[in-house]
Amino acid sequence: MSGARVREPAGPDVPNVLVGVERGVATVTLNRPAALNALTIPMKERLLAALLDVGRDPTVRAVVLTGAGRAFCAGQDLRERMAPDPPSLDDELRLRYNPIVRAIRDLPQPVVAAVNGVAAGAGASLAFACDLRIAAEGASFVLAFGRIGLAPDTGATWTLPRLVGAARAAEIALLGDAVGASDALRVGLVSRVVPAAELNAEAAALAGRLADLAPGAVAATKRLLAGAFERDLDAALEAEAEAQAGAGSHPDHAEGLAAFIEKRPPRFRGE
Ligand code: LHQ
Repeated sequence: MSGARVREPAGPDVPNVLVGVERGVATVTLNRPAALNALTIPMKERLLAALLDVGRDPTVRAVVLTGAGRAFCAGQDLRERMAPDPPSLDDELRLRYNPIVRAIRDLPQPVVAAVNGVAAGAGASLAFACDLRIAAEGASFVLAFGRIGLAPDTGATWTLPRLVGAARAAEIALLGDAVGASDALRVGLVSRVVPAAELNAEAAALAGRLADLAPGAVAATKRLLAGAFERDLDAALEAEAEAQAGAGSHPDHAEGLAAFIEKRPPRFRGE
């Protein structure tokens, strides 16, 4: 990434989450490829810190979440669970996983999951929490929880039915079979599938398009869509009216109108 600022959240151990910012797009990379980016406690802490950090950065207008190596993320590091006295599962969820899901959903910027390989367990859940998913041809999603005697977590029981509907969610969550990229595209779990060699460029291009939009309008769109299944029609109409009052009074709306009349691309400033 030439010209990219590369930042790593502070900490003494290996940089297992990398953050690079280039032209308004922050790329957050899970970087523990030898273990298929399985999530350890320090890694989860770094991931949360990285997400909160990019969320506060006004120069970041879109985020890409991806994995280093051949996997997106194999979920919880199972070796860590087998160490003496691991934290209880519910503590681990409340203290570490759930805040990551909350951060992804609450970021004002849209988050694109660039699913480069297998996304298993909580790794699949993280991809489901993102606003858009683009997958490499060899990628797959595995709700592997059942195989180790656990129920889905990290938001998957909330996100998956919203993404693919109740019937498909039941198949995927209960049976735990791998859903390959083409099936994921067919059922709407991802919106694009590209050859592996093109994934990074496609994800960057997609995020770049999002980064060129008016940030306030993008944030409002994300918020409105996030609340869509919780509101009745009247509440949705009112939420749209309120969001439009905010967007319409922002200089970026005037810029968009001027750009249309002058037949030029808009230059949205955000803030
Ligand atoms: C791993 C892992 C891994 C450690 C591959 N851990 N090393 C759980 C508990 C706590 C709180 C909250 O919620 C959760 C949620 C969860 O995430 S539960 C689900 C956890 N994930 C899984 O059960 C998936 C386990 N992994 C697999 O089933 C396979 O590795 C997949 C299907 C992902 C990939 O299979 P392969 O392509 O055949 O790769 P592999 O199995 O040979 O793995 C490569 C290496 O990565 C290997 O290490 P090694 O030293 O032998 O080369 C694996 O041990 C390691 N690895 N997943 N989750």
